[in-house]
Amino acid sequence: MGTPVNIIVGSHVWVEDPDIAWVDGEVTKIKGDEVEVQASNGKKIVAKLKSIYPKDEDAPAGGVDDMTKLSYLHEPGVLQNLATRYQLNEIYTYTGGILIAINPFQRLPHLYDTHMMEQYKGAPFGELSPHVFAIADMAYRAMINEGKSNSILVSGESGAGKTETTKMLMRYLAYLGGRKGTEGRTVEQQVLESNPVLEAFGNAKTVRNNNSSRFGKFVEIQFDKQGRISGAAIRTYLLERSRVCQVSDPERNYHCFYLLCAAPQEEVEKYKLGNPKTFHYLNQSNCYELVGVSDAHDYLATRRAMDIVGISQKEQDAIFRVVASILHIGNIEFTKGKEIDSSVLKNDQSKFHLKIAAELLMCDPVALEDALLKRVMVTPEEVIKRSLDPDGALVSRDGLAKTVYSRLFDWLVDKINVSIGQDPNSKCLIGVLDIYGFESFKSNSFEQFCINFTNEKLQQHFNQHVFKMEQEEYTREEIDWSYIEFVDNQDVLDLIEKKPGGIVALLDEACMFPKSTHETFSQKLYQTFKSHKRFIKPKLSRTDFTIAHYAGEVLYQSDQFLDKNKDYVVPEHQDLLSASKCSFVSGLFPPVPEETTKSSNKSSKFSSIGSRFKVQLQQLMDTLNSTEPHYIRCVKPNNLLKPAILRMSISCSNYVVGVLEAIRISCAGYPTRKTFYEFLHRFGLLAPEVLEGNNDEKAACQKILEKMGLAGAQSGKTKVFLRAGQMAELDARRALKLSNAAKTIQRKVRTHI
Ligand code: AD9
Ligand code: MG
Repeated sequence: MGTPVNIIVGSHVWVEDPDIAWVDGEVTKIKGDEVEVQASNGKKIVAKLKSIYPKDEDAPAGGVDDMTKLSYLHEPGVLQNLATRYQLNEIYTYTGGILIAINPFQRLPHLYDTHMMEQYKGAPFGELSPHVFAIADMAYRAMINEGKSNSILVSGESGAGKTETTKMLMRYLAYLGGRKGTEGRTVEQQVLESNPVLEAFGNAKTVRNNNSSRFGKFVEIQFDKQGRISGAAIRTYLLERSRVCQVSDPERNYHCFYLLCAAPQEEVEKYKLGNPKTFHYLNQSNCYELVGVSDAHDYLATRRAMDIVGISQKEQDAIFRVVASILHIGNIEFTKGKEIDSSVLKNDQSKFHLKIAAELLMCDPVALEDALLKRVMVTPEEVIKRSLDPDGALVSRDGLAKTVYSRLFDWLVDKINVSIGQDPNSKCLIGVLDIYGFESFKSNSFEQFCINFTNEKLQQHFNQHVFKMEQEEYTREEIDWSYIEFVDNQDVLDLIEKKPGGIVALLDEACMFPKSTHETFSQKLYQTFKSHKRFIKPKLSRTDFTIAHYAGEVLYQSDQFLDKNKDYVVPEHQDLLSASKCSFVSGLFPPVPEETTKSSNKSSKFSSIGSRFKVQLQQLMDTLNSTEPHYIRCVKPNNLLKPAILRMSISCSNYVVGVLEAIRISCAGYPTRKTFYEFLHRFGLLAPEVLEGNNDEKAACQKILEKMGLAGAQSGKTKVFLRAGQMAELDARRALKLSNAAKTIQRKVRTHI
């Protein structure tokens, strides 16, 4: 972004200090394409000319509230501006119409109180300091005035503050569209209380965030003709299922398990629970408690929120029975049986947990044992029961736990939707999207693949929107924009989702073919994408693969891709639970229609998580495309989860990527535009001669641009369009002229006296 212009000895610049971060300094020597910089931290740094950036000596001390006001738009300039503002607790900054939000990692209650909401209500955009409320207000006004649906897309890496931002947006929209003075369970209250319920079941502590959402969420808030909230629909995406039975230190399983273990004594006894340390699904990690969080308190809060969203006491009891049963299922262990390749329950402990799990799920304990240990084989001649070996039984057990949990989560979402209700007459809605950000860990599996796929989709949507907006403006103004490059990521998307032949399609094929393994799947990928520039086969691996995503390269381990892609409920598990005496449990497992069980056609029977996710994403994109979008980019200032430190390091470039990308696109052309009148009013004094006797504003503006020698600047039909930094240049000359003029006047005044 931006190439250094006019760097000479004595220039103030930003340079990369390999040890820490960007530092400022003064150029002391230039030799060929190398420069020597005396940095302000005392070091002498030698760097390539192309990797240093000019520093704006006149940047306002408190930073600027809109990045497009920066004289120099490059990484260190942007970071410096964010850092300056962050130190002053100014966590919000605009980039044109995009809001950048830096996680403050501390409560800033005054920033979100009722008084603040009142201030932003109806205030023209840009008049007050940047804020989430301003974005929500803009979306709401646009909806009311133009009768069109709007959406607000919140993105950013894990822990950047997406969910908190989304909650603020929803709270503000509920404030604007709420019914004043109404008591009891209002639609807007239900919408707000859906958050703690979904968080209890869909959030967990990860290394990056103590309250990390393990699912994506799109909340559609419907409004009536008067602009009041009349309904809502919540759509969720791909809950991380593996967490239910696999947790690595120092993470936690889903919050609800710990909440229930901390419930009042009589409930803990009812569900035969106790210390979370005694449950295998929880004790794989040593983390049980969260700093500043009381699970006991949150249990009661979740129950209250469930009341408000309309989940009955009876249903709540069933929900927590299912949660408890999963913990007991996780404690059932197996050992080798007498026959070859068979298994039995390991000990009395296992028998005890099996019995309790069966009681809680209200199903037959013998049937539960069979469903865990045996598989029914149907051959043309007979029906045989085959035993699983201990490893197979373990997979069966974990599969059961994951299936039950994900059905429970889906039930909650459906229930909330039914209970809040949809307004069929609503013509306008505001959608709020809180979806997982780009992920790249040491080890990346199918979940990261889906998450990063989502981000590619959203990035494309973002690029197209910003580009389209720019293009429309330039076309309207009839200026030349032919050189503005549209950065597209269609090639990555093709690699992933193209049908046939994309990775998702190849994975489905592999899952349908019984002999496939992750090795054969990987080989197929290597062959197919040998020369794809977004696909890389790592030299030292036979099964890993790398995708060059827009936000960086990610190395995926393919070993669990096939298993995780199979959307398959073991028929024995299905039969067991659909026969439960508890209508809630059997309701989670409605009978599978005959055709799908009997069908001999494999492909019609096969359903995959990847393909289903792809369809869901496409539907989301279609919805978004029918709305007017607004973007909020959340930024995580450091990896310490602490306030007041914005690391200006290069290594945190992953969070900068998104922000810079946004800025780069919106500034690809002309970040500054001024009407002819504004322009002349401000800069007319730079060439007073052009104004005399001239009524043609456009011609006058053009003459000023020519006189100032501003390459690339253009005048359109109503406005002057300036390239990045040109506004600053004009301002500087104006300041000089004004101070000279002031000196002349002073001199004149003095001689007069
Ligand atoms: V993840 O992709 O779901 O793992 P998010 O959603 O981006 O992530 P989240 O909103 O959960 O992050 O924010 C993480 C933590 O930062 C919160 O639990 C708060 O402690 C903190 N946070 C974020 N935004 C704010 C804020 N505006 N004010 C105060 C905040 N604290
Ligand atoms: Mg979140």
